[in-house]
Amino acid sequence: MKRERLVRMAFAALIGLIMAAVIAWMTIRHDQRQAAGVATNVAPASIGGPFTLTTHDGRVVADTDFQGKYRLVFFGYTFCPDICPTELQTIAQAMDLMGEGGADVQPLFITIDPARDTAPVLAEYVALFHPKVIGLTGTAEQIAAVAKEYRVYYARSQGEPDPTQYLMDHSTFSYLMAPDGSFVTVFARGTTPEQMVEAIATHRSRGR
Ligand SMILES: [Cu+2]
Repeated sequence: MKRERLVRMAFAALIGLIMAAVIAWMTIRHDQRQAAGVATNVAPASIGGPFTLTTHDGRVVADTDFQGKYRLVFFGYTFCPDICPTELQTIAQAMDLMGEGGADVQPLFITIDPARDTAPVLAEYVALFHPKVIGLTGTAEQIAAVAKEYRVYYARSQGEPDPTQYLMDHSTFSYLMAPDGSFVTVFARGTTPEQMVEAIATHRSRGR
């Protein structure tokens, strides 16, 4: 009887130890991942860069045409069923919150689906969100180049043979670039308009 109880207690202790070890391991892994996330934010200088693209109203523009303006940059595509509309809505709300104070903030929507997102298609789409949003498209090569600069991943989703109906897989970060074109910060999906406004205000208060 006594021995049985001892065995049970030892067993319970062992389970406890294993659980503690698992929790410790999970915590360490979580911290490592966070550290990795921080590390990618520590090397921001290499995010962004020069580009030549076509606006939704057919003008050829370069990154330098937005010199002197904050840029809220989002990569997506007009056929996107959920994420892109949500993120563009967030950017539009941030613009509304800033009002006149956002006169020097330029939202840019860069398509990662240039095959379907021609300038007229983009024009119709961006108008749904905010009059200040500029849609940008280009050749497959131009889009690949700018996506690479911003570390944006995108790929046509497999399994949809219809060339008008396919979906795109793509990363869903929004980028805040400073008036000199340098990288300020990246917003993960789910960032609120208030947080975007705050990030711009914080950068302003530090002086350019
Ligand atoms: Cu999308």
